[in-house]
Amino acid sequence: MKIVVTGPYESGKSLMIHHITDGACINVERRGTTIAMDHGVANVDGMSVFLFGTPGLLRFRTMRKILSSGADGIIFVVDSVNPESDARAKLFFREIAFFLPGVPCVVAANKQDLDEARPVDKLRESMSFLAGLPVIPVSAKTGKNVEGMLRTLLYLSMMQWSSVLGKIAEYSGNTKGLDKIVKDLNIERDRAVGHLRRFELRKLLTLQVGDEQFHVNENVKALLENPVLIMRR
Ligand SMILES: Nc1nc2c(ncn2[C@@H]2O[C@H](COP(=O)(O)OP(=O)(O)OP(=O)(O)O)[C@@H](O)[C@H]2O)c(=O)[nH]1
Ligand SMILES: [Mg+2]
Repeated sequence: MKIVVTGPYESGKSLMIHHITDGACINVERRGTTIAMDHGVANVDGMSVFLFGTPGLLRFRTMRKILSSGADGIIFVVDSVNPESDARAKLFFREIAFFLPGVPCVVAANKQDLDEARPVDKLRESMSFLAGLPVIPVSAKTGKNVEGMLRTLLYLSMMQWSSVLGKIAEYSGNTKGLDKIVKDLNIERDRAVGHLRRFELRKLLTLQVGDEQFHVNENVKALLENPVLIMRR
C-alpha cells in the first residue's frame, strides 16, 4: 500500500516515518526541515507499506501533489501542543482532501508524550475539520499508538478496495484470472489490468507476461481475503 504522511510544518511527519520504518528511511531536508520528501518502506504482517512524507512548508505544494498521487491512505499529522499550528493544519487538510478525494485518512494527534499536549476532544474543538475522522493520540517520539494507528489506516484502505482485493486473492494462479475479474466485477478489461498493475506496484502480486494470469504474494493472501486480520495483533 502507498501511504502519504502529510500535515503542517513541524507536526512530526518525518519522525513518524522514522519510527514506523525503524530508521530505514531517507529524509531530504535542510537544517531539520523537510524540503522534498521522506521515504521508507515498512512491513506489516508481510504487506509492504510504502510511506511518503511531505514537506510542511506551504510553498512546497507541487511536491505534495506529486507525492500524494495514487496514495491508498493518508496519515494526517497534527501538532497536539502548538495551537498556532491549527490554522495551517486546516489549509493542509483542504489541500490533501483536494488531491485525494475519498481516500481513507487517519489523524495522528502527535506529541502526546508532552505534558502540554491537548487531548483529542480539545483538538476537535479547535479544528472542526476533524469531525468524522478517526483522531488517534500518538507520539512519534516514543512510538506510543503509532502501530495501532497505521494498522487502522491499512484496514480502512484495504476495505476501500475489498471487492477488488477479494477477487485478486480468489483468482490468484488461475489461468483465466484476468477474465474472471472482468466478469465478476463487471468492469472493462483495461480497468481490471489497471487494478492488477496498481497492486503489482505495491508488491501484493506478480503479473505474468500478457497480464492474463497473476500470483498473489503468499504472505498477504489471507489479509486480502480478510482485511480485519490486520487489526488482530
Ligand atoms: N516530544 C515530541 N517531539 C516530537 C514528536 N514528533 C516530532 N517531534 C519534534 O518536533 C520537531 C519536528 O519534527 P519533524 O518530524 O521534523 O516534523 P515534520 O512535520 O517532518 O516537519 P517539516 O518537515 O519541517 O514540516 C522535531 O524537533 C521533533 O523531534 C513527538 O511525538 N514528541
Ligand atoms: Mg519533515
